[in-house]
Amino acid sequence: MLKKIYNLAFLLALVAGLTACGGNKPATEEPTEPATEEPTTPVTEEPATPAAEELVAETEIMLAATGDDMSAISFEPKEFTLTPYTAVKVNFVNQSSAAGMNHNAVFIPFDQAVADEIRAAGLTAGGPAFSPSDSRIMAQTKMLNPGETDAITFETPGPGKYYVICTYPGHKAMVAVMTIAE
Ligand SMILES: [Cu+2]
Repeated sequence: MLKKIYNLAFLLALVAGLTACGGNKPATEEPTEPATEEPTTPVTEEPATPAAEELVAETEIMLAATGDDMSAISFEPKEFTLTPYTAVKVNFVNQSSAAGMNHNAVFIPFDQAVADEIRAAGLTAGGPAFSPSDSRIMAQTKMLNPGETDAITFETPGPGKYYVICTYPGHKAMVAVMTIAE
């Protein structure tokens, strides 16, 4: 009789242990599911925002830097006209071939004093890029070695005239005029 009670107690303990084990399994699975779902949602949303801000060119122009000595360097064309508030892609090419004839194209206000200040900012920035940092700059290409190309896309400003300059040291003769039509 006493042995039967021990057996029953053992059986009950076994059943209790099994249900406890069975009860643990779903408890460990449940928290993993929301944990893996939550981080994936913001990760996929984030890259969509900068992609939407990319400027799609509505028009394109070619702009070249030419000349193989300091007396010949210039932009081609020296004058061009665009429409206001339009995304323009500028395909810039350095057609010079002599070593050291490096050029960029920096779009700035139509003001000689401002042009001088931005050339000075290019010198301050230093080589080999001589890329000026100034809030009045609308857009600028990379500094190109002979034969290299660069393309930039930016929105044209309001109607008026603007300078395009090269900020490589000594290239003050390189000036083009961008006219934005009414
Ligand atoms: Cu130049």
